[in-house]
Amino acid sequence: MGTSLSVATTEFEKLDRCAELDHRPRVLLGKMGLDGHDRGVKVIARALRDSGVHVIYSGLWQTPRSLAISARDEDCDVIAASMMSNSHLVLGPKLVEGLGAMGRSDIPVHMGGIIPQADIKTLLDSGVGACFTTGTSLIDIVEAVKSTVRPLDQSLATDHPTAQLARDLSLAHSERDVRADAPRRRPKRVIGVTGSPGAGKSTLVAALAAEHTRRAEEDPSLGRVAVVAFDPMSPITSGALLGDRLRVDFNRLEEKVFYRSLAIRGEDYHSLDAIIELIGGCDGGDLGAFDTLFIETVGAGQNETRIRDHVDRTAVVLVPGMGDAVQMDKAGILEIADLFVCNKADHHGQNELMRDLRDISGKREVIETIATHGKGVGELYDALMAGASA
Ligand code: B12
Repeated sequence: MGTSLSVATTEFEKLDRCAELDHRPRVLLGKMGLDGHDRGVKVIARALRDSGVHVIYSGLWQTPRSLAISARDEDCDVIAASMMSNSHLVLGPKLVEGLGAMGRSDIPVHMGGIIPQADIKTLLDSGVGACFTTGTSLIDIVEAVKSTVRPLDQSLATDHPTAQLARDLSLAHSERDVRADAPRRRPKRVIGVTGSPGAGKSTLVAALAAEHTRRAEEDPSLGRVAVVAFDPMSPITSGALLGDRLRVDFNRLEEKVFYRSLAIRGEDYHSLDAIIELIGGCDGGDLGAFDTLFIETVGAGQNETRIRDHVDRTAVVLVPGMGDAVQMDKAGILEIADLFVCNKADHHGQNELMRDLRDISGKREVIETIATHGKGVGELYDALMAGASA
Protein backbone atom coordinates (compact mmCIF):
# COMPACT_ATOMS: atom_id res chain seq x y z
CA MET A 1 0.00 0.00 0.00
CA GLY A 2 1.29 3.49 -0.79
CA THR A 3 1.37 6.20 1.80
CA SER A 4 0.73 9.31 -0.27
CA LEU A 5 -1.40 11.88 1.49
CA SER A 6 -1.83 14.01 -1.59
CA VAL A 7 -5.30 12.82 -2.57
CA ALA A 8 -6.32 11.97 0.96
CA THR A 9 -6.80 15.54 1.93
CA THR A 10 -7.53 17.30 -1.32
CA GLU A 11 -10.23 17.00 -3.96
CA PHE A 12 -10.88 13.56 -5.33
CA GLU A 13 -11.45 13.29 -9.04
CA LYS A 14 -14.79 11.78 -10.06
CA LEU A 15 -14.01 8.78 -12.24
CA ASP A 16 -15.64 5.43 -12.81
CA ARG A 17 -12.88 3.11 -11.66
CA CYS A 18 -15.06 0.01 -11.42
CA ALA A 19 -16.58 -0.41 -14.87
CA GLU A 20 -14.52 -3.50 -15.67
CA LEU A 21 -15.49 -5.48 -12.56
CA ASP A 22 -18.05 -8.32 -12.32
CA HIS A 23 -20.30 -5.89 -10.45
CA ARG A 24 -19.97 -2.55 -8.70
CA PRO A 25 -18.34 -3.13 -5.33
CA ARG A 26 -20.76 -2.85 -2.43
CA VAL A 27 -18.92 -1.59 0.63
CA LEU A 28 -20.41 -1.40 4.08
CA LEU A 29 -18.79 1.51 5.91
CA GLY A 30 -19.10 0.99 9.60
CA LYS A 31 -18.11 2.83 12.74
CA MET A 32 -17.95 0.65 15.81
CA GLY A 33 -17.17 2.03 19.24
CA LEU A 34 -18.63 4.92 21.17
CA ASP A 35 -16.63 7.81 19.72
CA GLY A 36 -17.97 10.39 17.29
CA HIS A 37 -15.00 10.67 14.88
CA ASP A 38 -16.88 10.47 11.59
CA ARG A 39 -14.76 12.75 9.42
CA GLY A 40 -12.52 9.99 8.07
CA VAL A 41 -15.40 7.72 7.22
CA LYS A 42 -17.17 10.52 5.37
CA VAL A 43 -14.05 11.30 3.33
CA ILE A 44 -13.74 7.64 2.41
CA ALA A 45 -17.44 7.39 1.57
CA ARG A 46 -17.24 10.25 -0.93
CA ALA A 47 -14.03 8.98 -2.52
CA LEU A 48 -15.47 5.50 -3.00
CA ARG A 49 -18.73 6.83 -4.39
CA ASP A 50 -16.83 9.06 -6.81
CA SER A 51 -14.94 5.99 -8.02
CA GLY A 52 -18.10 4.11 -8.98
CA VAL A 53 -18.50 2.11 -5.76
CA HIS A 54 -21.83 1.57 -4.00
CA VAL A 55 -21.27 2.68 -0.44
CA ILE A 56 -23.62 1.68 2.34
CA TYR A 57 -23.12 3.84 5.40
CA SER A 58 -24.53 2.38 8.58
CA GLY A 59 -23.75 5.28 10.89
CA LEU A 60 -21.94 5.74 14.18
CA TRP A 61 -21.96 3.51 17.27
CA GLN A 62 -22.49 0.16 15.57
CA THR A 63 -21.81 -3.02 17.50
CA PRO A 64 -19.93 -5.91 15.88
CA ARG A 65 -23.22 -7.80 15.75
CA SER A 66 -25.26 -5.02 14.13
CA LEU A 67 -22.52 -4.50 11.57
CA ALA A 68 -22.42 -8.22 10.79
CA ILE A 69 -26.21 -8.27 10.29
CA SER A 70 -25.92 -5.26 7.98
CA ALA A 71 -23.13 -6.90 5.97
CA ARG A 72 -25.18 -10.05 5.51
CA ASP A 73 -28.43 -8.29 4.55
CA GLU A 74 -26.71 -5.87 2.21
CA ASP A 75 -24.69 -8.72 0.64
CA CYS A 76 -21.65 -6.46 0.63
CA ASP A 77 -18.28 -7.37 -0.85
CA VAL A 78 -16.32 -5.95 2.06
CA ILE A 79 -16.77 -4.17 5.39
CA ALA A 80 -14.63 -1.06 5.82
CA ALA A 81 -14.51 -0.39 9.55
CA SER A 82 -13.14 2.93 10.69
CA MET A 83 -11.64 2.62 14.17
CA MET A 84 -10.71 5.75 16.13
CA SER A 85 -11.54 4.80 19.70
CA ASN A 86 -8.70 2.46 20.54
CA SER A 87 -11.10 -0.48 20.72
CA HIS A 88 -9.94 -2.20 17.53
CA LEU A 89 -8.30 -5.16 19.31
CA VAL A 90 -11.60 -6.05 20.99
CA LEU A 91 -14.13 -5.10 18.33
CA GLY A 92 -12.24 -6.32 15.26
CA PRO A 93 -12.17 -10.01 16.28
CA LYS A 94 -15.78 -9.75 17.49
CA LEU A 95 -16.84 -8.49 14.08
CA VAL A 96 -15.11 -11.41 12.40
CA GLU A 97 -16.91 -13.78 14.80
CA GLY A 98 -20.22 -12.02 14.17
CA LEU A 99 -19.91 -12.50 10.43
CA GLY A 100 -19.43 -16.23 11.03
CA ALA A 101 -22.59 -16.33 13.13
CA MET A 102 -24.49 -14.62 10.31
CA GLY A 103 -23.33 -17.21 7.81
CA ARG A 104 -21.02 -14.79 5.99
CA SER A 105 -17.52 -15.48 7.23
CA ASP A 106 -16.45 -15.03 3.60
CA ILE A 107 -17.00 -11.24 3.74
CA PRO A 108 -13.59 -9.63 4.35
CA VAL A 109 -13.14 -6.98 7.04
CA HIS A 110 -10.87 -4.02 6.30
CA MET A 111 -9.95 -1.78 9.20
CA GLY A 112 -8.50 1.69 9.16
CA GLY A 113 -8.09 4.78 11.28
CA ILE A 114 -5.97 5.06 14.41
CA ILE A 115 -4.38 1.62 14.46
CA PRO A 116 -0.86 1.33 15.85
CA GLN A 117 1.52 -0.71 13.68
CA ALA A 118 2.17 -2.99 16.65
CA ASP A 119 -1.49 -4.13 16.67
CA ILE A 120 -1.77 -5.01 13.02
CA LYS A 121 -0.42 -8.56 13.27
CA THR A 122 -2.82 -9.39 16.11
CA LEU A 123 -5.74 -8.11 14.03
CA LEU A 124 -4.69 -10.03 10.93
CA ASP A 125 -4.22 -13.19 13.02
CA SER A 126 -7.77 -12.82 14.34
CA GLY A 127 -9.20 -12.86 10.82
CA VAL A 128 -9.27 -9.18 9.86
CA GLY A 129 -8.47 -9.08 6.14
CA ALA A 130 -6.41 -5.87 5.93
CA CYS A 131 -5.46 -2.88 8.07
CA PHE A 132 -4.85 0.68 6.88
CA THR A 133 -3.22 3.36 8.97
CA THR A 134 -3.61 7.13 8.76
CA GLY A 135 -1.98 8.46 5.64
CA THR A 136 -3.26 5.69 3.37
CA SER A 137 -4.21 7.35 0.09
CA LEU A 138 -7.76 7.31 -1.12
CA ILE A 139 -6.67 5.67 -4.36
CA ASP A 140 -5.18 2.81 -2.35
CA ILE A 141 -8.42 2.47 -0.39
CA VAL A 142 -10.43 2.30 -3.63
CA GLU A 143 -8.06 -0.29 -5.08
CA ALA A 144 -8.26 -2.39 -1.91
CA VAL A 145 -12.05 -2.35 -2.11
CA LYS A 146 -12.01 -3.29 -5.79
CA SER A 147 -9.78 -6.27 -5.04
CA THR A 148 -12.52 -7.81 -2.88
CA VAL A 149 -15.05 -8.14 -5.71
CA ARG A 150 -15.80 -11.76 -6.59
CA PRO A 151 -18.40 -13.08 -9.02
CA LEU A 152 -21.89 -13.28 -7.52
CA ASP A 153 -22.42 -17.04 -7.10
CA GLN A 154 -26.05 -18.08 -7.08
CA SER A 155 -25.75 -20.20 -3.96
CA LEU A 156 -23.79 -19.18 -0.91
CA ALA A 157 -21.89 -21.64 1.23
CA THR A 158 -24.34 -21.10 4.09
CA ASP A 159 -27.69 -22.47 5.18
CA HIS A 160 -28.73 -19.10 6.57
CA PRO A 161 -31.96 -18.23 4.69
CA THR A 162 -31.56 -14.47 5.10
CA ALA A 163 -28.00 -14.54 3.76
CA GLN A 164 -29.24 -16.46 0.72
CA LEU A 165 -32.14 -14.01 0.29
CA ALA A 166 -29.66 -11.13 0.30
CA ARG A 167 -27.70 -12.81 -2.51
CA ASP A 168 -30.90 -13.56 -4.47
CA LEU A 169 -31.73 -9.85 -4.30
CA SER A 170 -28.28 -8.88 -5.59
CA LEU A 171 -28.79 -11.16 -8.58
CA ALA A 172 -32.35 -10.02 -9.28
CA HIS A 173 -31.40 -6.36 -9.01
CA SER A 174 -28.53 -6.79 -11.47
CA GLU A 175 -30.80 -8.72 -13.86
CA ARG A 176 -28.94 -11.99 -13.51
CA ASP A 177 -30.42 -15.44 -13.04
CA VAL A 178 -31.57 -16.16 -9.52
CA ARG A 179 -31.35 -19.82 -8.43
CA ALA A 180 -34.35 -21.63 -9.88
CA ASP A 181 -35.54 -23.02 -6.55
CA ALA A 182 -35.63 -19.67 -4.74
CA PRO A 183 -39.06 -19.52 -3.09
CA ARG A 184 -41.26 -16.63 -4.23
CA ARG A 185 -44.41 -15.21 -2.68
CA ARG A 186 -45.85 -11.72 -2.53
CA PRO A 187 -45.86 -10.42 1.05
CA LYS A 188 -49.31 -9.72 2.51
CA ARG A 189 -48.72 -5.98 2.64
CA VAL A 190 -46.45 -4.01 0.30
CA ILE A 191 -46.36 -0.30 1.03
CA GLY A 192 -44.59 2.41 -0.93
CA VAL A 193 -43.32 5.56 0.74
CA THR A 194 -42.42 8.36 -1.62
CA GLY A 195 -41.85 12.11 -1.55
CA SER A 196 -39.19 14.64 -2.35
CA PRO A 197 -35.62 14.43 -1.00
CA GLY A 198 -35.44 15.79 2.53
CA ALA A 199 -39.05 14.96 3.34
CA GLY A 200 -37.88 12.55 6.04
CA LYS A 201 -38.88 9.33 4.26
CA SER A 202 -36.02 7.27 5.71
CA THR A 203 -36.73 8.35 9.26
CA LEU A 204 -40.42 7.70 8.74
CA VAL A 205 -39.84 4.24 7.25
CA ALA A 206 -37.44 3.39 10.09
CA ALA A 207 -40.09 4.50 12.60
CA LEU A 208 -42.77 2.44 10.83
CA ALA A 209 -40.53 -0.63 10.84
CA ALA A 210 -39.84 -0.15 14.56
CA GLU A 211 -43.59 0.27 15.18
CA HIS A 212 -44.21 -2.98 13.34
CA THR A 213 -41.70 -4.91 15.43
CA ARG A 214 -43.19 -3.51 18.63
CA ARG A 215 -46.65 -4.68 17.59
CA ALA A 216 -45.39 -8.02 16.32
CA GLU A 217 -43.95 -8.71 19.77
CA GLU A 218 -47.53 -8.57 21.08
CA ASP A 219 -49.06 -10.25 18.04
CA PRO A 220 -46.61 -12.63 16.34
CA SER A 221 -49.16 -13.33 13.59
CA LEU A 222 -48.08 -9.99 12.07
CA GLY A 223 -44.84 -11.65 10.96
CA ARG A 224 -41.59 -9.88 10.27
CA VAL A 225 -41.00 -6.63 8.43
CA ALA A 226 -38.65 -5.87 5.57
CA VAL A 227 -37.56 -2.61 3.98
CA VAL A 228 -36.14 -1.94 0.54
CA ALA A 229 -34.69 1.55 0.25
CA PHE A 230 -33.69 3.00 -3.11
CA ASP A 231 -31.12 5.73 -3.54
CA PRO A 232 -29.88 7.37 -6.71
CA MET A 233 -26.92 6.15 -8.75
CA SER A 234 -24.57 8.80 -10.14
CA PRO A 235 -25.04 9.42 -13.87
CA ILE A 236 -21.32 10.30 -14.09
CA THR A 237 -19.57 7.52 -12.17
CA SER A 238 -22.40 5.02 -11.46
CA GLY A 239 -21.35 5.23 -7.83
CA ALA A 240 -23.89 5.61 -5.05
CA LEU A 241 -24.08 6.57 -1.41
CA LEU A 242 -26.72 4.46 0.25
CA GLY A 243 -27.32 6.07 3.60
CA ASP A 244 -30.88 5.21 4.52
CA ARG A 245 -30.17 2.34 6.86
CA LEU A 246 -28.47 4.62 9.36
CA ARG A 247 -31.94 5.79 10.45
CA VAL A 248 -32.72 2.31 11.77
CA ASP A 249 -31.50 1.40 15.24
CA PHE A 250 -30.11 -2.04 14.43
CA ASN A 251 -28.41 -2.24 17.80
CA ARG A 252 -31.93 -2.62 19.19
CA LEU A 253 -33.94 -4.17 16.36
CA GLU A 254 -31.23 -6.55 15.21
CA GLU A 255 -32.70 -9.22 12.93
CA LYS A 256 -36.31 -8.23 13.47
CA VAL A 257 -36.05 -5.99 10.42
CA PHE A 258 -34.55 -7.04 7.10
CA TYR A 259 -33.23 -3.93 5.42
CA ARG A 260 -31.78 -3.71 1.93
CA SER A 261 -30.39 -0.61 0.19
CA LEU A 262 -30.28 -0.49 -3.60
CA ALA A 263 -29.04 2.07 -6.11
CA ILE A 264 -31.01 2.90 -9.23
CA ARG A 265 -30.93 5.35 -12.10
CA GLY A 266 -34.00 7.57 -12.30
CA GLU A 267 -37.12 5.57 -11.66
CA ASP A 268 -35.84 2.28 -13.00
CA TYR A 269 -37.73 -0.19 -10.81
CA HIS A 270 -37.32 -2.97 -13.40
CA SER A 271 -36.41 -5.64 -10.86
CA LEU A 272 -38.79 -4.60 -8.12
CA ASP A 273 -41.51 -7.21 -8.64
CA ALA A 274 -38.94 -10.01 -8.45
CA ILE A 275 -37.39 -8.44 -5.36
CA ILE A 276 -40.79 -8.20 -3.67
CA GLU A 277 -41.56 -11.87 -4.34
CA LEU A 278 -38.15 -13.09 -3.20
CA ILE A 279 -38.50 -11.24 0.10
CA GLY A 280 -42.00 -12.64 0.62
CA GLY A 281 -40.79 -16.14 -0.21
CA CYS A 282 -37.93 -16.16 2.28
CA ASP A 283 -38.45 -18.66 5.06
CA GLY A 284 -37.24 -16.82 8.13
CA GLY A 285 -37.40 -19.95 10.33
CA ASP A 286 -38.11 -19.07 13.97
CA LEU A 287 -37.96 -15.39 13.17
CA GLY A 288 -40.98 -15.64 10.85
CA ALA A 289 -41.75 -14.73 7.25
CA PHE A 290 -41.79 -11.21 5.87
CA ASP A 291 -45.48 -10.37 5.61
CA THR A 292 -45.00 -6.61 5.55
CA LEU A 293 -42.67 -4.79 3.18
CA PHE A 294 -41.98 -1.07 3.04
CA ILE A 295 -40.43 0.32 -0.11
CA GLU A 296 -38.79 3.71 0.09
CA THR A 297 -38.36 5.42 -3.27
CA VAL A 298 -35.39 7.48 -4.38
CA GLY A 299 -37.41 10.62 -3.84
CA ALA A 300 -36.71 12.21 -7.18
CA GLY A 301 -39.56 14.69 -7.12
CA GLN A 302 -42.95 15.48 -8.48
CA ASN A 303 -42.93 13.03 -11.34
CA GLU A 304 -41.84 9.99 -9.40
CA THR A 305 -44.94 7.95 -9.88
CA ARG A 306 -43.96 4.47 -11.06
CA ILE A 307 -43.72 3.01 -7.59
CA ARG A 308 -47.51 2.82 -7.60
CA ASP A 309 -47.43 -0.05 -10.12
CA HIS A 310 -45.60 -2.29 -7.64
CA VAL A 311 -47.19 -1.64 -4.25
CA ASP A 312 -50.58 -2.05 -2.57
CA ARG A 313 -50.62 1.39 -0.93
CA THR A 314 -48.63 4.54 -1.60
CA ALA A 315 -47.95 7.15 1.05
CA VAL A 316 -46.75 10.51 -0.26
CA VAL A 317 -44.68 12.41 2.28
CA LEU A 318 -44.52 16.21 2.21
CA VAL A 319 -42.99 18.75 4.53
CA PRO A 320 -44.01 22.31 5.37
CA GLY A 321 -42.37 25.13 3.47
CA MET A 322 -41.46 23.21 0.33
CA GLY A 323 -43.99 24.71 -2.06
CA ASP A 324 -47.27 26.50 -2.38
CA ALA A 325 -50.74 25.57 -3.52
CA VAL A 326 -49.73 25.74 -7.19
CA GLN A 327 -47.16 22.99 -6.57
CA MET A 328 -49.94 20.90 -5.12
CA ASP A 329 -51.97 21.20 -8.30
CA LYS A 330 -49.22 19.96 -10.60
CA ALA A 331 -49.96 16.55 -12.00
CA GLY A 332 -47.86 13.66 -10.86
CA ILE A 333 -46.87 12.55 -7.44
CA LEU A 334 -49.92 13.85 -5.62
CA GLU A 335 -52.24 11.85 -7.85
CA ILE A 336 -50.65 8.55 -6.89
CA ALA A 337 -51.14 9.00 -3.14
CA ASP A 338 -53.45 6.67 -1.28
CA LEU A 339 -52.73 8.81 1.71
CA PHE A 340 -50.72 11.92 2.49
CA VAL A 341 -48.24 12.47 5.26
CA CYS A 342 -47.35 15.92 6.52
CA ASN A 343 -44.02 15.12 8.15
CA LYS A 344 -41.95 17.56 10.25
CA ALA A 345 -45.29 18.87 11.46
CA ASP A 346 -43.49 20.99 14.05
CA HIS A 347 -41.99 23.13 11.28
CA HIS A 348 -43.18 26.56 10.19
CA GLY A 349 -45.85 26.39 7.48
CA GLN A 350 -47.50 23.23 8.80
CA ASN A 351 -50.99 24.81 8.94
CA GLU A 352 -50.75 25.95 5.32
CA LEU A 353 -49.55 22.53 4.14
CA MET A 354 -52.35 20.74 6.00
CA ARG A 355 -54.90 23.13 4.53
CA ASP A 356 -53.57 22.63 0.99
CA LEU A 357 -53.46 18.87 1.42
CA ARG A 358 -57.03 18.75 2.70
CA ASP A 359 -58.09 20.80 -0.33
CA ILE A 360 -56.73 18.27 -2.77
CA SER A 361 -56.99 15.00 -0.87
CA GLY A 362 -60.69 14.25 -1.41
CA LYS A 363 -61.46 11.12 0.60
CA ARG A 364 -57.80 10.29 1.10
CA GLU A 365 -56.40 10.55 4.62
CA VAL A 366 -53.93 13.24 5.62
CA ILE A 367 -51.77 12.36 8.60
CA GLU A 368 -49.41 14.60 10.53
CA THR A 369 -46.15 13.13 11.78
CA ILE A 370 -42.91 14.19 13.43
CA ALA A 371 -40.97 11.06 12.57
CA THR A 372 -37.90 12.01 14.61
CA HIS A 373 -40.07 12.01 17.78
CA GLY A 374 -42.32 9.13 16.75
CA LYS A 375 -45.35 11.47 16.77
CA GLY A 376 -48.20 10.28 14.54
CA VAL A 377 -46.30 7.12 13.53
CA GLY A 378 -48.78 4.74 15.19
CA GLU A 379 -51.69 6.45 13.46
CA LEU A 380 -49.89 6.34 10.11
CA TYR A 381 -49.05 2.66 10.60
CA ASP A 382 -52.73 1.87 11.32
CA ALA A 383 -53.89 3.80 8.25
CA LEU A 384 -51.41 2.04 5.98
CA MET A 385 -52.19 -1.42 7.32
CA ALA A 386 -55.94 -0.87 7.14
CA GLY A 387 -55.77 -0.19 3.44
CA ALA A 388 -53.08 -2.67 2.41
CA SER A 389 -54.20 -6.06 1.12
CA ALA A 390 -54.28 -8.69 3.86
C1 B12 B 1 -10.65 15.86 14.21
C2 B12 B 1 -10.45 15.09 15.51
C3 B12 B 1 -11.49 15.17 16.44
C4 B12 B 1 -12.79 15.88 16.16
C5 B12 B 1 -13.74 14.86 15.45
C6 B12 B 1 -14.58 15.49 14.37
C7 B12 B 1 -15.33 14.44 13.59
N1 B12 B 1 -16.60 14.68 13.39
O1 B12 B 1 -14.79 13.45 13.15
C8 B12 B 1 -13.25 16.21 17.62
C9 B12 B 1 -12.67 17.53 18.03
C10 B12 B 1 -14.75 16.22 17.85
C11 B12 B 1 -12.52 15.12 18.39
C12 B12 B 1 -12.89 14.71 19.64
C13 B12 B 1 -12.23 13.75 20.37
N2 B12 B 1 -11.07 13.13 20.03
CO1 B12 B 1 -10.23 13.36 18.32
N3 B12 B 1 -9.12 13.65 16.86
C14 B12 B 1 -9.29 14.35 15.77
C15 B12 B 1 -7.99 14.30 14.94
C16 B12 B 1 -7.21 15.57 15.24
C17 B12 B 1 -8.15 14.15 13.44
C18 B12 B 1 -9.09 13.06 12.99
C19 B12 B 1 -9.55 13.37 11.58
O2 B12 B 1 -10.68 13.81 11.36
N4 B12 B 1 -8.66 13.17 10.61
C20 B12 B 1 -8.98 13.45 9.21
C21 B12 B 1 -9.61 12.20 8.59
C22 B12 B 1 -9.91 12.47 7.13
O3 B12 B 1 -8.66 11.19 8.70
P1 B12 B 1 -8.87 9.84 9.50
O4 B12 B 1 -10.07 9.89 10.35
O5 B12 B 1 -7.60 9.42 10.12
O6 B12 B 1 -9.17 8.85 8.29
C23 B12 B 1 -8.23 8.63 7.28
C24 B12 B 1 -7.38 7.37 7.51
O7 B12 B 1 -7.21 7.07 8.87
C25 B12 B 1 -8.05 6.31 6.76
N5 B12 B 1 -9.11 5.54 7.39
C26 B12 B 1 -9.90 5.86 8.44
N6 B12 B 1 -10.80 4.90 8.65
C27 B12 B 1 -10.60 3.95 7.74
C28 B12 B 1 -11.25 2.75 7.49
C29 B12 B 1 -10.81 1.95 6.44
C30 B12 B 1 -11.46 0.65 6.19
C31 B12 B 1 -9.76 2.37 5.63
C32 B12 B 1 -9.32 1.55 4.50
C33 B12 B 1 -9.11 3.58 5.89
C34 B12 B 1 -9.53 4.35 6.92
O8 B12 B 1 -8.60 6.99 5.66
C35 B12 B 1 -8.99 8.33 6.03
C36 B12 B 1 -8.67 9.22 4.88
O9 B12 B 1 -7.30 9.21 4.61
C37 B12 B 1 -7.30 13.03 15.55
C38 B12 B 1 -5.77 13.05 15.52
C39 B12 B 1 -5.21 12.67 14.19
N7 B12 B 1 -4.30 13.46 13.71
O10 B12 B 1 -5.62 11.66 13.61
C40 B12 B 1 -7.83 13.02 16.96
C41 B12 B 1 -7.99 11.70 17.70
C42 B12 B 1 -8.61 10.67 16.74
N8 B12 B 1 -8.94 12.05 18.75
C43 B12 B 1 -8.70 11.42 19.85
C44 B12 B 1 -9.45 11.58 21.03
C45 B12 B 1 -8.93 10.85 22.26
C46 B12 B 1 -10.60 12.38 21.07
C47 B12 B 1 -11.47 12.66 22.29
C48 B12 B 1 -11.78 11.44 23.15
C49 B12 B 1 -10.77 13.77 23.06
C50 B12 B 1 -11.38 14.09 24.42
N9 B12 B 1 -10.64 13.71 25.45
O11 B12 B 1 -12.46 14.63 24.50
C51 B12 B 1 -12.74 13.26 21.66
C52 B12 B 1 -13.83 12.19 21.43
C53 B12 B 1 -15.09 12.85 20.94
C54 B12 B 1 -16.14 11.86 20.59
N10 B12 B 1 -17.38 12.28 20.56
O12 B12 B 1 -15.88 10.74 20.29
C55 B12 B 1 -7.51 10.51 19.75
C56 B12 B 1 -7.86 9.02 19.64
C57 B12 B 1 -6.85 8.18 20.40
C58 B12 B 1 -6.86 6.73 20.06
N11 B12 B 1 -7.77 6.18 19.29
O13 B12 B 1 -5.99 6.05 20.51
C59 B12 B 1 -6.77 11.12 18.50
C60 B12 B 1 -5.93 10.11 17.71
C61 B12 B 1 -5.89 12.27 19.02
C62 B12 B 1 -4.71 11.78 19.85
N12 B12 B 1 -3.54 11.72 19.26
O14 B12 B 1 -4.86 11.43 20.97
N13 B12 B 1 -11.49 14.63 17.70
